[in-house]
Amino acid sequence: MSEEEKLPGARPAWRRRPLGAVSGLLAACAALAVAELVAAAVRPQAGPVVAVGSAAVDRTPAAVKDYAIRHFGTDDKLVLQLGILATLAALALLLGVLAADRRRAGATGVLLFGVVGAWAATSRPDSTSWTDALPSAVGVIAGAGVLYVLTGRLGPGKAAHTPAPDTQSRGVAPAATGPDGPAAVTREAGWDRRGFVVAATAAAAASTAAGTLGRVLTSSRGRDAAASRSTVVLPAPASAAAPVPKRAQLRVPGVSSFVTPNKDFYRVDTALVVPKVDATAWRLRIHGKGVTRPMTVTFDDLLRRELIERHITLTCVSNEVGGPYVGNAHWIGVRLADLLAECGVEPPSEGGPADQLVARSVDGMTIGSPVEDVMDGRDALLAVGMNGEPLPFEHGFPVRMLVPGLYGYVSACKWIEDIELTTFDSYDPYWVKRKWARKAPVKTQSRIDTPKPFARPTAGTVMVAGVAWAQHRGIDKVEVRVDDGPWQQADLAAEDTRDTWRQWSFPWKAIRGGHTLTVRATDRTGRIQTERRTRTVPDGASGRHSVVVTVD
Ligand SMILES: Nc1nc2c(c(=O)[nH]1)N[C@H]1C(S)=C(S)[C@@H](COP(=O)(O)O)O[C@H]1N2
Ligand SMILES: [Mo]
Repeated sequence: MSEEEKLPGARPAWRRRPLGAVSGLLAACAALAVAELVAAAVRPQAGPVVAVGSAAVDRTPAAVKDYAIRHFGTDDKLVLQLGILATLAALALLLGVLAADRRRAGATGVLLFGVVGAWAATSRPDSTSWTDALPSAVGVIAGAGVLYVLTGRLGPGKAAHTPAPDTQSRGVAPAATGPDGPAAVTREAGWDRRGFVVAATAAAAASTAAGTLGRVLTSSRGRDAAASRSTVVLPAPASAAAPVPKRAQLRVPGVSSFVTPNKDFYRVDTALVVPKVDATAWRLRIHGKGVTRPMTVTFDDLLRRELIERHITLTCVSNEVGGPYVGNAHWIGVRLADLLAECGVEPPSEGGPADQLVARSVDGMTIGSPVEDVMDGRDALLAVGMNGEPLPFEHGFPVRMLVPGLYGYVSACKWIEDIELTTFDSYDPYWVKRKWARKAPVKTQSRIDTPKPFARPTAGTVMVAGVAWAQHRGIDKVEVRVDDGPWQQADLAAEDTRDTWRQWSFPWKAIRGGHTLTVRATDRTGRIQTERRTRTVPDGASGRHSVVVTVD
């Protein structure tokens, strides 16, 4: 055993490096905790994990995003954040090991993460201030400090290389020697085990405290928004929707509920943190080309206007054939066309100069819709209510847009705060920049809800049922095919409106064996749902939904 190894201040590499790794992890925890604390004060979305995650979301190629939505569904955001944390942890371990040998390099490495985090936070479209860089910047300074202090004493320090000979020969515990003796030198050079444990525990405790405080502050910010939501009283609509016909909802077990409860309504957006907007501070600005009377409205202004209630089925362009990203709700809101007309907007068909309406959300999303569609008489809404309550935060509180017949990414801006009239030639919104189509009416689609894929029904009459949608055109026919047999007409449930989906059922005389059930719908323009399969990119999946079952 070399002399160096006997000294606590001069641990051999195999003991030093694991402690370095632990120090690295603790430094990362400290950095993140402090960053969250600062983010709570600055802006929750400016925290490094969310900022880097959001920057990653923005830069994710459409195909990967498609894959993520397909495989992780609404959990895609959780998966992304866990991925970022795992990556950070791995890098922190490596940096810690590096720092065990090269203290300065380690601490400097930590600072580099701050640059990445600060850049991600300030380059977000919803970032309006340099202060968004603060969480990452202050966080890494804390992290670098922790790493510097913890690894600084893992040795080999200068003193450790020149130990006092008598300390060695007598084997005296460092603490037993006087403060001016050799042990003082040794202690300066390295932590003893207890010292390290104490320092590491202190760092961990301080990080936990900072992180917890950050959480508390962030949630208290959300409390204003929650309070503003809980005091909203939705006025009765001046124009109520006709009640859903009783026979619109089939009583077939397994078929989707005709109205999708809010808690079950699919959610697709890029927000890693759900924006919590205080309705009392909310404003919507309408401006741009051909807007002769620009307008800024408050939430109360909207509630005082004539409200309409409408049943509208919303679909995501990322929905695969047979997929779950479609839902039907009762919405209450203001007719967007009226508001636009008050601002002096005219549709292109009447000579208006703007053909694209770009909605912007508080989180920097941009969504472009054709002005012509919004003003052609359909019930395009600035919605404030969903199924009898104020919009849930996840679905856009306080106000979102909806245009029947268009996929969500070209019509349904949540947390909306700005409407700009412009042209398709002069501006590409968020998804269009990412290779999705500029215009995207919903494609006629149908889905088999029951039986489920690979179900094993018993021979006899099996109820096949599901939903079909072609918003703003309406569904006129649904047919089912068993294996390669003829198309047979399904029974259509009553239609609510042409903007909602329609249920269908088909009593199938099922005989033993494996079978493939396929469905197709015909919309009111007479067009049969195509069998040509396309991917979701660029303007929505097409093709027909099939389910394979085994009849016992
Ligand atoms: N601010 C914002 N609005 C948004 C989105 C978004 O990412 N951010 N996603 C759009 C998409 S792609 C769809 S399909 C609908 C989904 O609305 P939902 O989550 O309420 O079902 O919201 C739209 N509005
Ligand atoms: Mo979507």
